[in-house]
Amino acid sequence: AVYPRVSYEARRPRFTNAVATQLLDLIIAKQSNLCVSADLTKAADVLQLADQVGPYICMLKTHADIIEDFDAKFVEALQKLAEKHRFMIFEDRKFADIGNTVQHQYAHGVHKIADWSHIVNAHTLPGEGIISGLKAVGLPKQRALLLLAQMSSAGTLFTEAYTQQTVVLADKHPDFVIGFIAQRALPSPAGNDYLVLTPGVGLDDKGDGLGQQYRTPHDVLVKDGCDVIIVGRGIYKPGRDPVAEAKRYQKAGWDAYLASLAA
Ligand code: 5IU
Repeated sequence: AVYPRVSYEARRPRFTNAVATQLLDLIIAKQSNLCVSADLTKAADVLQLADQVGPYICMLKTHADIIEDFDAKFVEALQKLAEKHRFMIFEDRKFADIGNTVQHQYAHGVHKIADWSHIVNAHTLPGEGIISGLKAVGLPKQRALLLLAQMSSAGTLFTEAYTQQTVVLADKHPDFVIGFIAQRALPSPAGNDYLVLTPGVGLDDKGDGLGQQYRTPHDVLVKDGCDVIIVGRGIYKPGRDPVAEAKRYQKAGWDAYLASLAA
């Protein structure tokens, strides 16, 4: 294989961040590298989906700012479901401002993301200060960060140099940065290990008419060496049975992982 696969078990001791080791433990225990993306606008719908797919996922990805009735009760219920079904919470906030501002966006405001989301993500466009700012808030709360290194959408402005420089920035903070949102494995010049979470995964659709581009779990795990598949509408689009689809994507993701180990 182009990207030699090392098992989740063998990689676990390479991480110092507690969220990374917990996530790998969940992936191994549940045999699931599936993250469901719950892009729904009502709290009850997010909670219902989380309860339905919870047994089959390692992570639930949220967009708190699209939930019309977001409140503390929602957060409490989501945390209960995360404990009940054992999944991590990833608020897909995509921070993109200077360090001082993202600290406030992370800790304060309506959403108080740092209080409930195990994992958040950030663009590296502003430079290292965005990581330092988020880390000062998140690390004491045992949180973790993913950096956006690539996107799945058509015509993305991410360049290969930007992607590589993002890995170099991660290497300055391997205690807090546990991986990337990207479309392929990204080896670190410093020899750190990173998890690659990959959106734009679907078995039935090729795109959405707004630039999204879907590839299969086999494409991203076997061909491109990624670690976690992120699936949204493939699972909850109207007319689809979220439980059946979650089981199907869990199996597709795990089968692809096993195939990549053998490759
Ligand atoms: N997402 C992408 N592509 C990216 C990044 C994030 O699709 O490159 I960075 C988000 C957007 C949405 C989810 O929340 O992942 C994918 O949802 P669908 O599987 O419904 O397309």
